[in-house]
Amino acid sequence: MEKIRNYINGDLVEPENGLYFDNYNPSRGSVYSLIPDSGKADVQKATIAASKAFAEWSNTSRSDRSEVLLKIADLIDANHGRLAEAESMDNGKPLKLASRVDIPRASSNFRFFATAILHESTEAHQSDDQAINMTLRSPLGVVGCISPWNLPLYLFTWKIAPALAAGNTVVAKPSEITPMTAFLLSELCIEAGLPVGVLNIVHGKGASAGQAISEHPDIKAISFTGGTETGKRIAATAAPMFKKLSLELGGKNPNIIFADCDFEDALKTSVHSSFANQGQICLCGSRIFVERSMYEKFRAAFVDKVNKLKVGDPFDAGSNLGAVVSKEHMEKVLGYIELAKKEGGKLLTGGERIVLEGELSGGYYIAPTVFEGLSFDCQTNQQEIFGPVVTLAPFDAEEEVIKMANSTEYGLSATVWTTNLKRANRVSNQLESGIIWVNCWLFRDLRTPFGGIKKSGVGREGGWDVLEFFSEKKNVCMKL
Ligand code: TXE
Repeated sequence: MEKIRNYINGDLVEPENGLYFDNYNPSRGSVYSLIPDSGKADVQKATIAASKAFAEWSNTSRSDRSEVLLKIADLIDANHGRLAEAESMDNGKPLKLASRVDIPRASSNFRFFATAILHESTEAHQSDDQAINMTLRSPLGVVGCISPWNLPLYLFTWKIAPALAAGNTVVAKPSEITPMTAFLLSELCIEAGLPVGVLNIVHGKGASAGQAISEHPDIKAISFTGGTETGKRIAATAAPMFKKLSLELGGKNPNIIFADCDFEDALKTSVHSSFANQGQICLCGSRIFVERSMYEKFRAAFVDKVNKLKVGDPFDAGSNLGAVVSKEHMEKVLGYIELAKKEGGKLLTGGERIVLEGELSGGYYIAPTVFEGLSFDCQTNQQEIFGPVVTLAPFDAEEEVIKMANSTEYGLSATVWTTNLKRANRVSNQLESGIIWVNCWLFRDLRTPFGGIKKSGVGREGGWDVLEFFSEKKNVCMKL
């Protein structure tokens, strides 16, 4: 069985303790490869390699850094098919989604930051005729990047690319649930000629390998995407060490649909924003609020469309939904479905595990599920489910829906559907979310600040924000 290896100091290596654990293919529920069970010793080796590489990498010219990162982007494109298949098999997502979104975005991440650094500038402040203040920016040193399983290579590279572009060296850990494309990326980094030690990828569990990264004294910053509870643990470890922290955490995003919207567009996009990637995107809209005058029409059309979604083999081009990522996650989502029923929710469609035939019979499939009749403040509408489950609720007034939308502990994203521009502005300004989409969803421009408020996280990724996160500013004041 294929063994994934760590990428440390330019080599693909076994974990120090020689231990591995199982990697599952969620579409079949079977083990298909082995993951290094790395721990402190591996993180230590990786950090030493990254520290050694830092002096040279941080002094490499921007154009040389850019060139090697662009080579990695080209190699991701050249291996597009292989990477998309690996992502789909590791995660359970439809192959067509991995092909159209995950893998192209991974190369875009490298390309975006590889070229951004060629256009960066810093500020100077002239203090009358007495002094001039120059802002200098330097990389931090060795930084830690810890990523989740829902968009594996997409989010892994979203952190690594800016960290490397800014001149840092990296110790990174992908989710142990979906490590395969990060492993394939390490092979591509070797092929691209990335200098040894600049990027180190340590595979393993959160409590061991992840914890070792967040508590290593020589790792200056942690960029993390994952669950809010894990974010809390990482912050508790890293904050007293005065590490820089960027935390992208959970969401419970509202999707607000006014009666004056473009109905067909709102309908089609809402189905997509509810169930894309089996609802396992932190930006999915899981609470759909519809203005009462249109509620019944929307509900009927929505449920009808959801009923037409095909849950099936991720490798089948006709499948709209594949498997959820793991058995544990499937059980968690099914548990939430039971909770919704207990809380008095009326099941409009779905609500159960789907067992496919043949080799797929052990896979973790859940029917896209829609509830109505739940209060906005019940647990189902307050906690992050992170699966193919949404709730529908009518509203009468703008103030009412804003109150309901803002009622959760999260504040990652929100979607607003209306053709009234004044209303769009008014509502957007009052929503407590880091990202608001008006008449669209998941339209991403990599230059924009990306992140949440409240328990959805601290800090912003994307654009100049993330390059700033991965660097230290220094003010030099020179007397004239
Ligand atoms: O994520 P974890 P899990 C949400 C979603 C999901 C829940 C838990 O609700 O059900 O989080 O998912 C590493 N120190 N999201 O358990 O554990 C871990 O190895 C350092 C939202 O899979 O947060 C992995 O690499 N690292 C989300 C990464 O953290 C630790 C995406 C994320 O895993 C660690 C995924 C520790 N102590 C889940 N413990 C989003 N916002 O996109 C774990 N890790």
